[in-house]
Amino acid sequence: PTVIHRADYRPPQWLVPEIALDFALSLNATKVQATLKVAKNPAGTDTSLLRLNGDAIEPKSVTVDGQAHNDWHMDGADLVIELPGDTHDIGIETLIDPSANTQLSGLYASNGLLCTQCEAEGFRRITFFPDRPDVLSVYSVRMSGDKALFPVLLSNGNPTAAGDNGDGTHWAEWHDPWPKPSYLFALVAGELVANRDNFTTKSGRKVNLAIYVRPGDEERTTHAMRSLIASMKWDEDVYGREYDLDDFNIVAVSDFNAGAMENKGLNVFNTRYILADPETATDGDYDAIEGVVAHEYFHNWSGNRVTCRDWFQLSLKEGFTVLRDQQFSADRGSAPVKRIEDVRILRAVQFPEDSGPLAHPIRPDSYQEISNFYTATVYNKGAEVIRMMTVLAGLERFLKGTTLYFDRHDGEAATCEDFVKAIEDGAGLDLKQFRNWYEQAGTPRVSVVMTLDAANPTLEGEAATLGGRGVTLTLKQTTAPTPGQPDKKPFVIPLRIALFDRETGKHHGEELIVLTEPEQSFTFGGFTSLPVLSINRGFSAPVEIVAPVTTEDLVFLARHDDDPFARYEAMQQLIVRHLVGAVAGTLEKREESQAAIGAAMGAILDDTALDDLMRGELLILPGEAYLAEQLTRADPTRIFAEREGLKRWLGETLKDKWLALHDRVSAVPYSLAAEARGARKCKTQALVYLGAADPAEAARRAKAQYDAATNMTDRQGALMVLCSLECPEREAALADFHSRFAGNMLVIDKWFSLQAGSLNPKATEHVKALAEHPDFTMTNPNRVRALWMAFAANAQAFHREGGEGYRLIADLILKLDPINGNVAARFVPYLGRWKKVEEGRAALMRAELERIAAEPTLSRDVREQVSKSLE
Ligand code: BAL
Ligand code: ZN
Repeated sequence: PTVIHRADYRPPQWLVPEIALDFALSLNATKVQATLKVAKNPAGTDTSLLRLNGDAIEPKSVTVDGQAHNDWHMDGADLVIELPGDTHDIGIETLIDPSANTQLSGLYASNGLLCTQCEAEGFRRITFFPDRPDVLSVYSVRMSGDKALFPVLLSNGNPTAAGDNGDGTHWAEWHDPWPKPSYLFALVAGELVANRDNFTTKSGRKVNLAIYVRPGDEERTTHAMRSLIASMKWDEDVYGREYDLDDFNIVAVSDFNAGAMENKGLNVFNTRYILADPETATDGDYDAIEGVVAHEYFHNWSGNRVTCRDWFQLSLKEGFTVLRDQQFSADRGSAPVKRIEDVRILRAVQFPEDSGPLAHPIRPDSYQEISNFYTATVYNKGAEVIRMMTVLAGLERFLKGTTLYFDRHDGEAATCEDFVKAIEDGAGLDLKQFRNWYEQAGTPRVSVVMTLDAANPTLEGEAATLGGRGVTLTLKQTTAPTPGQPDKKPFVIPLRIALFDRETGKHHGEELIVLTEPEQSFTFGGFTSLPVLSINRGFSAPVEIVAPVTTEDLVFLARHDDDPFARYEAMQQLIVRHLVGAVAGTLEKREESQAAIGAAMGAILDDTALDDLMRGELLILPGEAYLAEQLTRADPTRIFAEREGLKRWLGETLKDKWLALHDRVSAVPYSLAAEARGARKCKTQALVYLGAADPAEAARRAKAQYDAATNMTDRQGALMVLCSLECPEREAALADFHSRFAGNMLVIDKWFSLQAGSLNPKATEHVKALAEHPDFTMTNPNRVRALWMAFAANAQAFHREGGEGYRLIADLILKLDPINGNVAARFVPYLGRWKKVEEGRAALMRAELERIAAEPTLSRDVREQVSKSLE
């Protein structure tokens, strides 16, 4: 395979300052006439050969400076043209069939709509071009097409002209004044209706806003529009970033590989992250819409105005933009709950990636297929790494750094190094050693020893003035080998800590300690007894902590810690220790340990000072993927069984409290206010525990909740619990749900994924039947994910004895790959985690990977993931 290395970066040989594109639109034969103004790059190597990337297209005609030109050849998929001078106008005609484009990359048809997806390398499926992010061009686009089929014609930038051809077709022209890389090009044509609003920027520019959807869906765009306006204001207020065009358009399409795309002035979204109303979208959906709308909008600066030099720098825009959307959502709602949710995702998805065969640094060193690097590592760990800069500098100084970054690199294709340097200069930080976070993969493990010094004659400074005895924390960091990186240099690890007095339940104030050595000690004064350690508060660093905290201490912190994240973490650790010990067979005092968890959870249920949104978080058991991470190798079905066993025990032991909670929160009327959302979160949590302990009572309550539901959060929560049970209410509710929401694709996706992700012992049988259901299709990525990703993530079903789950997913990958390699490759990591699974199952998982690898015609996407997973 061709491996592309970061170290091999060379500047482009030719630049394309301007491009004009003329589209004659048709669902199955769109003609594209491209005119490129090309100029030799003074910074490149001098060559008369202009190489233009292509993929699955051929040139119908080539002109140079307006004349037919024959001095060109194909080199693989690329078009290479021999040119006599330093600047030329190149004309190329291509013909594409959007309706046959099931890969959904380039120009494709979705439900009669034409739309594009060009990141990372889709533009080369439309026309020949130096398809790399450091070639920035000013785009002029003209398109014409059938008025009835394509009444709305959109592209990037500003609309400049439009007209009727008088023959049933019409045309429109768009011009984007901001030079951009080809991956940010977009075109949409079809029957769409818009929800319109406007926003006036701080310097007085009135921006027309429109969210385009299929007719009938416009009522469901209110929340997305509200989120967009809030994002525009927030980016001005916090980062000083103002919007730079007169129009900002969003289009929602139902066939989309990813979540959304930040094309300049014309964001294209998966409908899933736009459409919402209380009846069809859960509170989680509302949050996701707000976060993704903000994310794509924020890319206008972190991604578009300052873009990436090459795809190895992807985290430059993605890690930073994820951090920005996380900060925005934290400001809009409950900051502690947002932090907990973000860490839960990191642990569930990124930690396993970082300890598996596909581990890579946030700035990878090589790739075969760039689509495989749109990962939790580049995105979520990338955000954590930049978040650590905010911990080290404080937000105010960090923002001085980002302002400098935008000033310095506006209009450029920049690197992660440019970003780090700007933060160093602007925030006044020394990030020399910190750069190891960009170089090295793996989740560091920090082990802590705490001692109460007999006396502390060496104590100096502030610590000495406190008197008493010193407490010393000795921290050691280690990071396990990852592919290609056997030895790791030490990371810079900022840890927020507090030392609690056992008697008073108070601490002397939070401290920031920064671990930079493999082993390092920190001493604090003023103690008379050994305190309780609260460490990595707010999850200040993306690391695993092994701390000397007893079960008693964890119960104490779960009750008293004044940092909400640390309180959550204490609860999680209490349960993680118990479950990991139980699975590994090292749990000594099962009853005592269980009782401690019961007492801590009981206290959370009783705590009237807690808001329900936070209570709902504290009641969630640690996820199976995160538990598996704590074990060298494990039987995933044992993790599942222990986790369910604990849930059942908690359901039984605290039954009265669950019933009282369910009664109390069921009385709270629907609204989007935090109290009401918290109530809904707790409502389903209570049902989950009751479902494990008293299925008959849970079924009765869940059916009642389902029938009385005025909103999707309650309805979906109730249906999830019913799905896990074997009871007549299950079938009735599933049938009702399907007929009630027939035709609503996003809600029918929920119907598929609730059954596929269910704890029901017959989940595998249900999934096999659902794959044959008339509503199932392999060409809609949302539907494929709804069924098959929910199944692959369902440990008890996927890992069921005998390996049928592995076979089903391998079959899916093989069947999906020729249709959509990008989406197919996303399923490989589920099989790729075989080294973390007990030997018997591991062999079965490996065998399925080998079966896939034996297929000669795999996409580059799947080939790379499978071959790396077998190493
Ligand atoms: N740039 C790809 C979609 C996103 O991260 O916004
Ligand atoms: Zn992004």
